[in-house]
Amino acid sequence: MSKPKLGIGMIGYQFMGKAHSHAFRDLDFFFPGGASPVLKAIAGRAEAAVRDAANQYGFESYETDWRKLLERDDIDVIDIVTPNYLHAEMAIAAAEAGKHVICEKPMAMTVEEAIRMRDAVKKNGVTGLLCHNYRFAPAVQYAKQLIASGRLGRIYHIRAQYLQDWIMDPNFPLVWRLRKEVTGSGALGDIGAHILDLARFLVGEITELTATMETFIKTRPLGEMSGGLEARVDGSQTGTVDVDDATAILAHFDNGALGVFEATRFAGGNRNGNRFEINGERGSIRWDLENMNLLHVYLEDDEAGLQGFRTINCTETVHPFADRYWPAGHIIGYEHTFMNLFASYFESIVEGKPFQPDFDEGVRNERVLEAVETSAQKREWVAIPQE
Ligand code: SOE
Repeated sequence: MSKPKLGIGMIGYQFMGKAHSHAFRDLDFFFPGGASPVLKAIAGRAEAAVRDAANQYGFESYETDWRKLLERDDIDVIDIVTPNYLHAEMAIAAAEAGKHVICEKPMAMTVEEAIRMRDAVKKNGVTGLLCHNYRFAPAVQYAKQLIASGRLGRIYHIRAQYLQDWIMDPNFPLVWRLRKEVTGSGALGDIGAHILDLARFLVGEITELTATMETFIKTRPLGEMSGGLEARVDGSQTGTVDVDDATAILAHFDNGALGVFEATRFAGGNRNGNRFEINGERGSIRWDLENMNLLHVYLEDDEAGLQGFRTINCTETVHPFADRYWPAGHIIGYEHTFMNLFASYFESIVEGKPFQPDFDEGVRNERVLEAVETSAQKREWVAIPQE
């Protein structure tokens, strides 16, 4: 029996557009169930660039006006991979046009925008997916199973870092990810959002936090992204950086656990160091995106001579998603986190089942992000309203 098809309309086409498009094109290879995404149209303002992206990614057509995608009956899902300031307008318009919505993180510029996005999908009977792909690394899914089963016991700590270094050069230009009116926040919303989401996914709700932020390089030449995390300088003018280069956070969780978080783009030598360690009364786990198949596990009840962290390669058939790909030991990569996420989401659409991270999760994440900025600004602890 052929799988139901879901027409995809994508708005944007740079780094995340490439990662999402690849995932859509490869899903049928590995996921016989669920739905089959069809790359119907991609939209972007620069016609030559979006035409090239349509050809490279395999979209049937392209548009320079994103609203044209909403009018198409052959498009079921709108995938928003644009800068953050556009998310709310596009997601609400897509929901009102009866389209399901995939939105890259961070969901919105403010909690208020996120609430309007969440309400729009509910009111129009469609779904919203917030693209926190790292939840869908098999090792992270297995970590979730270990914690949920009580194998680590009561959780005391999560310490999580997201360390990058791609803007340490003072001559790296003032790209959209460094301009508040386009991105909202800097390291916090771009990469801090990932580790805060993982903490909520794995440990529990954050009830109170205190944070501090720093901008190390305050003036940069003007310029724009040119693909991936590369950029080009445009002319000789400079501009002011008005977002954080680094953010540090202390947090309390609803189950009594403590959280320590760090997000920075100035950790030289760390290219994409998304890492956490969780300590419970019965054991600990460690994960590092740059070695994403491996989960390091310490169990208190190991016999005395065998105490210590063991390294699990989460590619055994018992591990989440492992049976979708290759035999044990044949590792998978960054792009597969998007495939696992989208395959699971599309299956939930076809089966009419709830799925997370949805836009409700997005609102909860935005409440944490907003609390971080408030705390850093006021230099005080901030409580987070629990819905
Ligand atoms: C840049 O920091 C970036 O592309 C983020 O925007 C992504 O969310 C992250 O997964 C990789 O780094």
